[in-house]
Amino acid sequence: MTSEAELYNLIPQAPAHFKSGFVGIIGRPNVGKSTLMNALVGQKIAITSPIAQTTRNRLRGILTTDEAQVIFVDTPGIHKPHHQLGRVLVQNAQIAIQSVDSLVFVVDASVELGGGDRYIADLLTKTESPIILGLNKVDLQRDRAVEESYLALALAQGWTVVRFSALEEDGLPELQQAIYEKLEPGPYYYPPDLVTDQPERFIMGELIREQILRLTRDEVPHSVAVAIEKVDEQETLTHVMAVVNVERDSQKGILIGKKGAMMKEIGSAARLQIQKMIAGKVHLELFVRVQPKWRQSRTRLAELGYRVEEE
Ligand SMILES: Nc1nc2c(ncn2[C@@H]2O[C@H](COP(=O)(O)OP(=O)(O)OP(=O)(O)O)[C@@H](O)[C@H]2O)c(=O)[nH]1
Ligand SMILES: [Mg+2]
Repeated sequence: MTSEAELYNLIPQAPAHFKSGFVGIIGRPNVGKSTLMNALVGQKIAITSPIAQTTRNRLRGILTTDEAQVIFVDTPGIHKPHHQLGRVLVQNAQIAIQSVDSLVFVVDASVELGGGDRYIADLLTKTESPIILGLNKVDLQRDRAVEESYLALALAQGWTVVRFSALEEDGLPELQQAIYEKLEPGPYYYPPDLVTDQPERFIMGELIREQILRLTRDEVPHSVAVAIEKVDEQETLTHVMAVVNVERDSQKGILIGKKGAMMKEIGSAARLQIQKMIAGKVHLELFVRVQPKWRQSRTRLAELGYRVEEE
């Protein structure tokens, strides 16, 4: 573990021409914000899934080149919240809008502009920061005419527009160029080789949650919170103990599966992902615990790592 003081020593003096800044990635759930951040940074920092509301925390992904350091801030999708967890997520996304230097507003450009996008567009009128409208998922477009509604909005608001496919990593150099053009001269905020500000433990929990999103359906994915209880690094093996919190006994049953089959599948898939991240062998132990209504309780939310963030 690197302490904050040690981290500070790893931060070099920026040359005179150096540019840097915080770039928020915002948009409706499921438009591809996390996929985009991972592609831009070149490493998997945020988990992704076809299920809306995958991202629950503000996550930073750092891209450092000789000329610039960009800190991308991936945010939970902005939507109409139905419970306390949803409210916290949306509030954090809104805080992110106010606390960054510029924004990439990501939309799914394979479908028409909708009410959810307009709601976000309205929020954006309150910020002075430069905005790039990111037309994502262009690989899925059947008719380019769907873009017209977005182009009209961008024109009215004076936003720059870039089209790309985050999944196929197509059009991203153009987006990077547009982002660099909006950066101001600034220092290194993080050591040049750091790709995220998230501790390994947090990402381990997320990699487990990603497999649960992938393998279970219905209410289970939204009712799951993973807590890493112990990480014991030995010479040849890292022992990880995690607790998967759910809200109901029935969800616990689904997660465990017939004779523990589901838990086994989640565990071995997550173990492989964690091994990739830490580049070492992992022994993963998973437990399931029922925590009724954790998504509605402020205290439980905070215990599980979901709180309104300050900036
Ligand atoms: N075809 C296609 N699919 C994409 C593209 N970008 C993302 N996706 C898919 O869209 C789904 C959602 O992607 P995420 O990156 O998790 O979306 P998000 O905006 O971070 O979602 P939340 O965290 O829930 O707000 C995943 O299944 C991705 O693989 C793209 O450019 N093309
Ligand atoms: Mg996401």
